[in-house]
Amino acid sequence: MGEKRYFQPEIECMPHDKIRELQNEKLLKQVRHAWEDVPYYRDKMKAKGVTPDDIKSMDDLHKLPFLTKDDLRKAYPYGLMGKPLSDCVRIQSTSGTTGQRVVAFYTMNDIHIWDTMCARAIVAAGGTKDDVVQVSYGYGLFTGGPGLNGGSHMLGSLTIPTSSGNTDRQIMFIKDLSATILCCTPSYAAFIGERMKEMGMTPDDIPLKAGIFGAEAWSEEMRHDIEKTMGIKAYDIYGLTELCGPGVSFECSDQKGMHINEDYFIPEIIDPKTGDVLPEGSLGELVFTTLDKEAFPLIRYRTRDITSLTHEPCPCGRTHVRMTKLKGRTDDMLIIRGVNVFPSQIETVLINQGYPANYQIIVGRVNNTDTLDVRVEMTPEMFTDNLGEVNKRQAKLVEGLRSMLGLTAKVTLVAPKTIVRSEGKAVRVIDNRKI
Ligand code: DLL
Repeated sequence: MGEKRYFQPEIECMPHDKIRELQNEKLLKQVRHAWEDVPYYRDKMKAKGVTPDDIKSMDDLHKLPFLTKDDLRKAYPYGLMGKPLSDCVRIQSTSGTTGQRVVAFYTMNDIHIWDTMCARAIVAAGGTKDDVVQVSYGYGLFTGGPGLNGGSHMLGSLTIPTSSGNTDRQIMFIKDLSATILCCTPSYAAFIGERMKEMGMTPDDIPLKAGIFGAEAWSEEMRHDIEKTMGIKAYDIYGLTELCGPGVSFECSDQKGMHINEDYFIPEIIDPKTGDVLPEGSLGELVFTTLDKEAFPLIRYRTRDITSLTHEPCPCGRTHVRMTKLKGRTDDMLIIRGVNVFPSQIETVLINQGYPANYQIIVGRVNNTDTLDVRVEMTPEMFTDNLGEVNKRQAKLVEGLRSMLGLTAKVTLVAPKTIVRSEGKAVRVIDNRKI
């Protein structure tokens, strides 16, 4: 492992009992802020028979009610604000792909904290002020671009705000402006890598050393593919608009989970069915309580993301708790003929058999039985019109999926470049049963 570097060592490597003290202290203030300044929270707490006086430390967290995406929808747009609009300096929003548009507000201090978290993430990926950071996440209402842009500025790195799209120009800038760190979604990184190959470029032709990829689930297999094509080390970064955006947690060089910025958030893992808090190490739904948010405090916010937490010491020296790579979301888990299926499991099978992460999962219902169709793109090297060969490949994928999922899927191999590429978050599942 290389030299250990941190953006704020005194906080990132703070002994854990000190982090706890800090969290306890901040929690009381944040709960009081929500109670006093956000009538929506006060009503929810009253309904559960709890007041800020009942919260003496984190041990009392479980007494507080959860906040759900449904609450966000009910309170849209201003109902959860903890500060007057005149104290706010920014609005960001989700794309609303799940039908629930979230609008989040930030004071100057909220932005400062968000930038700090993104700066920590860039340093954890090996970044310094001498790096050139190309931010190819979308800018605008989506938090990816503004978040990494802010972190890169705070670190003092030279920032190229390309935003997403115009892939040939992305590659030209990486090369001509000597970008050393690329920030975008993993699916866009794969697309940029694919285009580089088509242009006859190898990793030696570009100065990139690291990528900071997040905003969607991606498998270890996809990580290795991108790393090979671009000749970089690829780091995962997690976040959500409600909490700020990217940077809530990030990978260090050890890459065994993402460190959650515990000085700003308290994470919990709950059973998504019962709401019970689960012991450390259990897989369940991630819940966050913010500790410093002024404009948009969130108390026990249910993310619907599925992961587990560990406080095992990390060789990188950071003491903040780690969350494992996301397993999926409670709302992207498909139930097909009664079997729970995560798109990430399907991706693992495809990539293990040498296919690129260009695929579509189509779920339907025929005669009251669920159907699972997986369309997978062949690489140009695999592409053939020999039907026997194609059938053999399809059968092998069907078998792979059966042993991973315990389900029979229909697999169709399609020609290279027939599945639409994504410049942001990829949409891979089409569930026709919901329509
Ligand atoms: O995706 C923020 C972000 C931007 C994170 C850039 C990382 C990089 P939203 O659009 O609100 O915010 O979507 C949040 O995306 O609840 C997860 O389900 C998913 N997600 C985010 N990061 C990851 C990741 C941004 N690293 C939702 N792995 C979250 C898997 C992720 N899923």
